[in-house]
Amino acid sequence: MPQSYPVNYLRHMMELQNLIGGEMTNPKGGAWLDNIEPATGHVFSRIPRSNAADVEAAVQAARTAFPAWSATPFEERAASLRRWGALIAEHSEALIAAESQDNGKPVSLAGAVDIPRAQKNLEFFAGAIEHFASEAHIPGGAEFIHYTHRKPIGVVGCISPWNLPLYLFTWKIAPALAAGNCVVAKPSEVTPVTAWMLSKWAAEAGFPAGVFNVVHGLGHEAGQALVEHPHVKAISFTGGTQTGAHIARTTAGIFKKLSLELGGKNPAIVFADCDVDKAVSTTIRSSFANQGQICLCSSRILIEDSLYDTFRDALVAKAKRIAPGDPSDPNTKMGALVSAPHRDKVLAYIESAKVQGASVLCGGDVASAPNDRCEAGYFVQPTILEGLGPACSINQEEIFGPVISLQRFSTEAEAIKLANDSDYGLAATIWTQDAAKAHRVATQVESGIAWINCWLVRDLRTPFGGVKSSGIGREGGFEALRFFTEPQSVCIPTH
Ligand code: TXE
Repeated sequence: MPQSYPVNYLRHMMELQNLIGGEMTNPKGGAWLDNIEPATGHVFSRIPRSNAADVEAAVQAARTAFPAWSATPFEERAASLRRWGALIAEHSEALIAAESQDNGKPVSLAGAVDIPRAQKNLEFFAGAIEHFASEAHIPGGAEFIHYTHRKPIGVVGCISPWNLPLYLFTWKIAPALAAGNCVVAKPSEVTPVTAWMLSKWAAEAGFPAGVFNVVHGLGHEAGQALVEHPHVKAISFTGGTQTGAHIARTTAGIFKKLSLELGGKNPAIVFADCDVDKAVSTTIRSSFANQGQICLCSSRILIEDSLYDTFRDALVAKAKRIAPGDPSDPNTKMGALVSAPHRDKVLAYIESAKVQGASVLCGGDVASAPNDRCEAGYFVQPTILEGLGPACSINQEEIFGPVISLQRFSTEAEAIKLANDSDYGLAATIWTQDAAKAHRVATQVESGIAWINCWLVRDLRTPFGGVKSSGIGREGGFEALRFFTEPQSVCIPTH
């Protein structure tokens, strides 16, 4: 371990624990996993390598807690979520540091986005459950009333990824708990620390024992046991498309409710009539924020012929000014990739691009360590490629790193065709000052989300998710509350 630590980073080797039935517990099998700080390559904590027995205990605790929790007035459930949100605010400095240390993201990003948004998720779903309503249908003559009774499902599993750890963890558990379910959550084994911190405050927030449980461990062990468990009635999953497909296959015969938020290969469509400065600076952000490790990041930049050279040169000039830095430094804008295997995967894509004939306009390699502390960290330069056709793997497969590929188009129809030439369909960005064209293109692009002249602007009430290989179902607002409830149609005569 390095001798000097950034302020607020964990200084002593921490041992994380599961939260099962209100108790912080060690893994039943006695096995642990090393947790590595991506900026240094050093092990800084250990997490439970939980197995099916831990999952079983968590599911049983959740089942026991369910009757009382589902009967708890929604105001009380909302109050617990709000208290939890307040605890996030109270501990925000520690959470920001932990998220940065665990994930490799800059403290500036964790402080501006991840941790405030985690707090917001809890508060938002506290409010959402207070406004959630179901339908009543009263046919002419009013002889019968049909109404929809939305009940909590029971025990639900929430499986979250490493790129926005606490942000996406709370995005799932908040609507599940608000709707009256009991949760068994499995955070990513790559970034478990902030979920563990939150789990320690569950009782203080007011959640009775067993309502909220966290089981740490590997996907194919703890995650698989959760997905397979017959008493887990729904799974909300965010992660890779292959894992999502595996979960869908595993649960197909047991008819579990599934929400799958998977990968993306998102196009940014840049028309010649756009506000170039704004399009360039936002595309830099949409390409390289969080080291390109956001499912919503742009990765295929489609540029109209007549603007191509100007836009490319401006983009490259800006990208060259981004130097990956120590994530703990408040001035750092780009940090480390999340793990050595992930860095190697991203580098392999860059090498393959070179073999396939790409011109590397900037980056294209590991980045030098910003300081001695980070000598063994997983840093990659922001990389811009051009010259690859739409069918090549770089333009088809999710790289999930700071790598983008530029392509040209000459007509609106060609832009739409290129944008849709993908198995994925999560988010598209469209740059034009022609409102009618923006609308035409947005509605023809096959994606769950279309941003016009902006990126990553979120209103938590809107549906969030993708089409094609980007997933099934929608999160956000009432969509999430609908997912986490079972609608029952009730019919009653009026006389
Ligand atoms: O994700 P995994 P990985 C993409 C990105 C990345 C690729 C693989 O392209 O390179 O996915 O990343 C749990 N049953 N995204 O391998 O494995 C796992 O423990 C149940 C996009 O890290 O899908 C973790 O908690 N759970 C993405 C979670 O699934 C299982 C964010 C996600 O991990 C499991 C992250 C199993 N059999 C990666 N196997 C996005 N959509 O934002 C794994 N898990």
